[in-house]
Amino acid sequence: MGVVNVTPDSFSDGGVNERADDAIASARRLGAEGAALVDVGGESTRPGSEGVSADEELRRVLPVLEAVAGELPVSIDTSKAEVARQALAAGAVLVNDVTALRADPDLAGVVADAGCYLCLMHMLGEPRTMQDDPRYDDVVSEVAAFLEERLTFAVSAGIAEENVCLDPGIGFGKTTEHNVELIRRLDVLLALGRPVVIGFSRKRSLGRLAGDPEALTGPLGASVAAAVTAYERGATILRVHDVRETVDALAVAKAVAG
Ligand code: HH2
Repeated sequence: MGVVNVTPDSFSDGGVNERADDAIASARRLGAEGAALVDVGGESTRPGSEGVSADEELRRVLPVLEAVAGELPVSIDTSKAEVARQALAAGAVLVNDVTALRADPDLAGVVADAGCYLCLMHMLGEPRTMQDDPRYDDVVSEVAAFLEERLTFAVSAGIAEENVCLDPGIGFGKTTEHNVELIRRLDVLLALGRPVVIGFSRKRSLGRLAGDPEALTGPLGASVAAAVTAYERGATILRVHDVRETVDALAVAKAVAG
């Protein structure tokens, strides 16, 4: 899953794809580099971020979806029912909701009616405050319990279970240690029986693991390593900014795995 943030303020590619033409070119490039899916978002959820209105989100993402959804599979990174509805009408095949259907009571119905794919992600708190001292007794079992509950909720709202994938939400209310432990014990999340999505690409924990305690993003080599280690532990969808390098690395990991 390649990332295209049509935003001025995303933590790693903010501003790069703010203009629709640039975002469209990026989406096409990521597809050509081997992304099976391109995730288009119009609202940053980086630590400390404030939300944007549905109108503004639509203004950002719709021209991009309209241009590329007929050429390659596209997902919409949104928590808003109206944005999802219009994105699906423009051809998006998956709704990627970082709030796991908790923010907008109408989103579950939109997904159920469309019969599209859905990604449910774990987040502790909200983007504005989520990195203020996040605590868990056992991060892996708490994230698993949350995702299981949200999956049950989605199915009760009429969403087909086989259309749902689950994401522990790397960096969303988690310390570096929490993020690493979620990858290390990915088997606990896989036991929920749904494909697991991991989005570790460029996140600040990777910069910290690579030796910079003040890092705000993670370097390319660390992002690729995170994708490979998640793949080796059973992750199915890797949400990344650097598609070509990740695809190359995964080809080697796949060959070794046999
Ligand atoms: N991470 C981000 C946004 N959406 N969706 C899923 N399913 N999993 C993730 O890990 C995830 C996500 C944050 O990264 P990015 O889109 O690059 O930045 P921003 O939120 O600042 O736009």
